[in-house]
Amino acid sequence: MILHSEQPNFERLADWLKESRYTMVLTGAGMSTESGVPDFRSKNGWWQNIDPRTVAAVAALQENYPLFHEFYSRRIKGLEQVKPHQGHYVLSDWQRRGLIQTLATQNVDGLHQHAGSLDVFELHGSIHSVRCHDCEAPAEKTDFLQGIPCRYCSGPLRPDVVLFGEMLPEDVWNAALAAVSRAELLLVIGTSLQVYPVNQLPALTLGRVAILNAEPTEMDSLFDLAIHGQAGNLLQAIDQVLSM
Ligand code: BV8
Repeated sequence: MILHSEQPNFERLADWLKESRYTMVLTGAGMSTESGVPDFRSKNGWWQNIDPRTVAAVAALQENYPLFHEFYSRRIKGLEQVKPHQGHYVLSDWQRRGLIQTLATQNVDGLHQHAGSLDVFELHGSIHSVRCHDCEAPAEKTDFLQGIPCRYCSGPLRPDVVLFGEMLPEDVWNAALAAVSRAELLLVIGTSLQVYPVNQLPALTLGRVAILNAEPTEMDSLFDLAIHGQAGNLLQAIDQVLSM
């Protein structure tokens, strides 16, 4: 077995996972990059050439629908061939083994569900369903991709994601707050923790908080344990310790 320089930290986190009676996992775009989905704020992320507030926002939808439509159509098409990576499967296996109780994600790509995770809290919604922005009627993804307006009120179609300035889905947000208030361990994976209110969850955790991330975040000092590296590799290494 390859002894990784972080081995002592893997063993520490594996102990915490076994000791914790209620563990919550919170993931971000860094959980999907090893599946080929660009994240938002790394050097080759989505936002490098566009500011999120100019495109993932209600103002963009209302004032520059072609830009909004182009950005989300590109992302929907980009996801068609994308598959979960080993790290997604480790998390769904941990859920099955009772090592984690709640999985919340800021990702809208559905990869956790694709890898078998159940009851995933999609805090920022899902790109895989579409609705009318005006009358809220559900619509076909193909209508959105073809630029066809709402068949009921001719309003603009949009994916069921949470745009900047929009409230998070109340039931999902309240469930995430309830979960974090009882979590003995919150494991954060692949997020820069720059987006509110999701970035408040680590501070609201009464139990231990750990983060797996490619690079340090501004909130690293909040964590009891921070391990830097690729999520897929780290999760497999920790899973190896758990299986010993
Ligand atoms: C709200 C749409 C009220 C879906 C997204 C001024 C100051 C503070 C806050 C605000 C402000 N002005 C406005 C606000 C509020 C605003 C906000 O936070 N703005 C920030 C940017 C300043 N928030 C909102 O508007 C939210 N709504 O506040 O309503 C409210 C109040 C109370 C309760 C409820 C509601 C709505 C936020 C949702 C916005 N929608 N996207 C989509 O298109 O995807 S945000 C967008 O960023 C994505 O959803 C994404 O998930 C999210 C977070 O980004 P990350 O997931 O963290 O991704 P990022 O690239 O940043 O980081 C990836 C990390 O992974 C990096 O650190 C990288 O190093 C690492 N990594 C990369 N690869 C790997 C890896 N790590 C490990 N392994 C790897 N392989």
